[in-house]
Amino acid sequence: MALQNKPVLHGYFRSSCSWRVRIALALKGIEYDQVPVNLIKDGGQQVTDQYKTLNPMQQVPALVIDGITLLQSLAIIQYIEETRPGPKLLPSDPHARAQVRMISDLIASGIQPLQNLHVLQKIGEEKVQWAQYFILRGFEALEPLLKQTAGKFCVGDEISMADLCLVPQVYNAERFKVDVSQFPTIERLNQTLTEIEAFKVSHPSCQPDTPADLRT
Ligand SMILES: N[C@@H](CCC(=O)N[C@@H](CS)C(=O)NCC(=O)O)C(=O)O
Repeated sequence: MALQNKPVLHGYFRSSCSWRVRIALALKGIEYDQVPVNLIKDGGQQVTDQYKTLNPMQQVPALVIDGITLLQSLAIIQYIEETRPGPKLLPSDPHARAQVRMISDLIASGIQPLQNLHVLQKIGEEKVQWAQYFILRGFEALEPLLKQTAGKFCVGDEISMADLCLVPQVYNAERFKVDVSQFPTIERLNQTLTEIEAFKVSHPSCQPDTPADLRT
């Protein structure tokens, strides 16, 4: 049997969408290589012609796996789920599965895109207030939903794709100085999840491209 190449993740240490995928790979125990795409340096490597051929949206992550290039973190996570053994990232019960997708989409479509780098560059001076506003607005919706769905984790007592979205979004909230303690369920879930090895090894503070002054 031909040796399969390791998947290659094109990402950025501080990108929350890349972190979602790193957590999925870690939970499934998949070894992979990383190709850093510096989103800041020289106007951003994501806008180069070379990277645009990989991802025309000029965003990370992109995962090259099984001979194909996959874009969009939730599509990538679901491909990993559907093709790899290991802990399930989506529950089999349709009700719980819908809740996982609902929470994941709320974060991935309703919060993160509004505080994305490119959007903030367009906003200009007001960017911090803008990001805080949309993160707060999203968390105000997320908190009562999670109160209904959460057990130990976002949906019941099993880790799911929703948890992979939550932790990087809380990290972003903290970067933008949003007081997460006003959302006790979000805060509790984040504390529990950040103690888990797969979340720790994929943390922005310890990636190959993490600058020395941000390493812990
Ligand atoms: N929906 C996409 C969003 C990807 C995305 O927003 N990536 C950000 C980093 S988390 C990015 O590459 N931003 C570059 C830019 O805004 O120029 C996904 O889930 O993968």
